[in-house]
Amino acid sequence: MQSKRFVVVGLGKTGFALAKFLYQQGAKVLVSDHSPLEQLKPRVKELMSLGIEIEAGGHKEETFLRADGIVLSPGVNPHLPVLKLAKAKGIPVWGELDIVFPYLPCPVIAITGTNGKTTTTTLLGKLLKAAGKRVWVGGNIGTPLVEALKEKDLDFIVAEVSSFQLEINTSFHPFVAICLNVAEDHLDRHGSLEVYRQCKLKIAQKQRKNDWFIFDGDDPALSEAALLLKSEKLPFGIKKDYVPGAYLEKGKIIITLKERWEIPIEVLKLKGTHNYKNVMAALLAAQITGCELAQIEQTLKQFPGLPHRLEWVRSLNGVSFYNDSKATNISATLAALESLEPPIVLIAGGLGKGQDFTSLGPALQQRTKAVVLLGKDAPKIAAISKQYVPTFIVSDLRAAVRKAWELARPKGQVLLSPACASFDMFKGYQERGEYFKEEVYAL
Ligand code: UMA
Repeated sequence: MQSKRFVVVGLGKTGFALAKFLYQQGAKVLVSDHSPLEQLKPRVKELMSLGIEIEAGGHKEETFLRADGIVLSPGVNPHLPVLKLAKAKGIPVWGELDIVFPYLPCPVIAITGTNGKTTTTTLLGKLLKAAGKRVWVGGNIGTPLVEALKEKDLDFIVAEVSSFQLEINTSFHPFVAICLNVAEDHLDRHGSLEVYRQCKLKIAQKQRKNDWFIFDGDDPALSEAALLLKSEKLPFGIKKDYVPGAYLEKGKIIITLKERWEIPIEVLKLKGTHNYKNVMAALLAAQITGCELAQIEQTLKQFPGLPHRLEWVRSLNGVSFYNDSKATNISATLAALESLEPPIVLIAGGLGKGQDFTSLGPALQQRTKAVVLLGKDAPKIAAISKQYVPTFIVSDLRAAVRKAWELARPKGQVLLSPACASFDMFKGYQERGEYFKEEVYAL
């Protein structure tokens, strides 16, 4: 990297951290961001003080064509015309994973999947710590992977990785790769489910013989893809007894690898089949890394899950309210509908990211008594939901909570599980979830 000219594209958390890292390696760094300078200000000052150049308000062709290498933030689409031009001229384009991987000081456990990534990453981090291991936990969960390089004396890195990061990966190969599931999401970026799945599978494609691939054995496409990998395969699921692997038997999670572990699901605070599968994946990884059940059992039992994921908010006169704002795709909403007792009044809607909502229909019919919709793609969801249950479109989340409360009485559950991203109305799913909780407490 010494004296090479690098263009970092995007000045979010990742671009900021990567620019500083590349600078420390002796590279000449320029950060290009399409947002106006005003929006980037807090980060610009620190970078400029180091001598890092900033290009704001657009990506200039000549900047990219002068570079020796281009590094993309996850949110930057690698198919931008300016990147195609650069590639055609032979200029390499990398993502964070390729840049950081050679420098990581210890084995990496990387976790991807459409849903459950953050829950599994957090749980696994806690389990490894409970077993006395020195662990760094981060990645797509919120702290860029490059930040792990600041840590010393680590035993393991537990990193959540997204399809956006994996899409342009060429060399990253974790010791343990976990693919929890693949369901329709991010189609606006990837174009089709098949392309999205291929991106997810890049988590394991460069793995070697002594690496491990943990995956949902109930998913035929993942099982088939696993056959082509060099790594050791460990399926988990509920449809078969996966040995070696993990499965559910008479109300117990069974892990079979070096040892047989049995965990009754009734002792877990995490509930729902989707969560049992997350636990299976985390426990398989824990066994690979040498944890003993006695060391991690208490932490596992006490893990309450994370905010905004099927989070119980309040019960009011026979109606319980759940915040599942993190459900930003159909598959996550289906999992939530399965996990709660009917009758459910569902609050959904937002940015649909190109999803086809047809598959929601049967679950709405079986589990809900009404649907309240808001946000940009509310009409698209309504076109499906009104064929099955009474459907109401409202203008904001306050109106949605009030309408759902009215519909749910005298007894039932109100579930915010939008099946959509939040950016049409909120800064993110966290803000949407917090606002929902405020409105529920205001009733
Ligand atoms: N930008 C450009 N040109 C473009 C697109 C964006 O200049 O063509 C600029 C924007 O103006 C902005 C910057 O890029 O200034 C944003 O970069 P980014 O979107 O990559 O955001 P970061 O702050 O670096 O956050 C990223 C992840 N964001 C995305 O993948 C969209 C964060 O995941 C992650 O926590 C963080 O790195 C640390 O690893 C968020 C996410 O939504 C939470 N992830 C998706 C998901 O979980 O479903 C994949």
